[in-house]
Amino acid sequence: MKTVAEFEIKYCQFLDAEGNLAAGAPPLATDTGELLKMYRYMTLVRTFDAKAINLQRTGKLGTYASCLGHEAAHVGVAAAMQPDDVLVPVYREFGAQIWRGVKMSSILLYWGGDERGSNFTAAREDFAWCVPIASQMLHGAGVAMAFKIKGEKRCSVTYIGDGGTSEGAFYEGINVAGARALPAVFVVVNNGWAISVPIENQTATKTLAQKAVAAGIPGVQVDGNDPIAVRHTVSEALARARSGGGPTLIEALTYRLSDHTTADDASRYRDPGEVKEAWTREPLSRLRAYLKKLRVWDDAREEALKSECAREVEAAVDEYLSAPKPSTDEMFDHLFAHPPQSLLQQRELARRYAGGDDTAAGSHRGVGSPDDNSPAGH
Ligand SMILES: Cc1ncc(C[n+]2csc(CCOP(=O)(O)OP(=O)(O)O)c2C)c(N)n1
Ligand SMILES: [Mg+2]
Repeated sequence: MKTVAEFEIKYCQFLDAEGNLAAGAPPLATDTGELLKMYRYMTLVRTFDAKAINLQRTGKLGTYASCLGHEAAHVGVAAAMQPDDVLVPVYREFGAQIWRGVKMSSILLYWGGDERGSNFTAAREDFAWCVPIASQMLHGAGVAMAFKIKGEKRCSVTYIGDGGTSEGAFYEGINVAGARALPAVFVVVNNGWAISVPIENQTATKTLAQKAVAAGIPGVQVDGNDPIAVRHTVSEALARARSGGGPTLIEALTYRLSDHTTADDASRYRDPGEVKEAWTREPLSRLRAYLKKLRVWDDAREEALKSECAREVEAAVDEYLSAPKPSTDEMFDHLFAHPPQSLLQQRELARRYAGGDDTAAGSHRGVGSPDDNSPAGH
């Protein structure tokens, strides 16, 4: 017997949990302007996230998938992208979307059950949320294939969860990307859980990054709570993809500090000690500690930033809550160039139930009950 293939998986971390910087860090580690911008967005998305949960709890938003703890894995990825790259998210990557210019009011609109929220005013070619697990992998590979065929120097960046890597579409996506050397980066956010299934039960593989080996593409693991390492790793993968070097699979190790969604109660299946331990590794405190060591951050600036973020989020909430309700016609429009008779009849019926008024009526101030499972069908 002889060995015909061997592989190793590298792990990248520059900032440890206490905010100490390792040797060999990239120039980003001393670029305080960029680091402060990243910290600002990470704080903004955490503020937004807490507010969205409160809105759902008070019946003003549908089911919402918190991104608490994922801020570095979101902002670090988006910060590495070019504006004309295309982001293909799952349902939780609000930090990446907000960095790319998606309005917080759009996010709220969508999760309030209003599809107009998917019509982004910025990042217009980015994809909207994808709830069927792993199907977005094929969208991401397809976008990259289009860029390659058109000879455009653009890349797709596709997110997927740890649970999603067990789906067939995950392998199909990385396989075609490898076979055609597509300009694609796939980021696995390994947050330890797929609803109530822990990673130990999800797979026997030691790392999710090594799943890349089956597709013949590079796979790397990164500390997903270290924004410097995430941005650096994604930047390298994007540079390779842009210069014709093909795709990369990046596993970002983080932790889902929240319930799966607002329709879930993780205390029923998760050891609170595990969550407590995970809080010691969370991304905001480590970047803050590092910024303080660099003497570009202090408690006064922290308080000012928190107030600024709260004001920005409140303005987005006001915009969301005062948005006129969509017409019932919206459910039927944009599906067919020539709608079939059955849909036209349903459209009429819906108009009648809407009280004959198919235009603006009411607002988003009551989106079902707090335990409402819509719109994502998780
Ligand atoms: C094809 C499909 N199967 C099942 C579900 C139900 N479902 C919603 S979220 C989820 C778990 C996903 O876990 P993971 O990929 O780790 O992402 P995370 O929620 O942790 O970000 C499942 C099974 C779904 N949405 N789509
Ligand atoms: Mg997960």
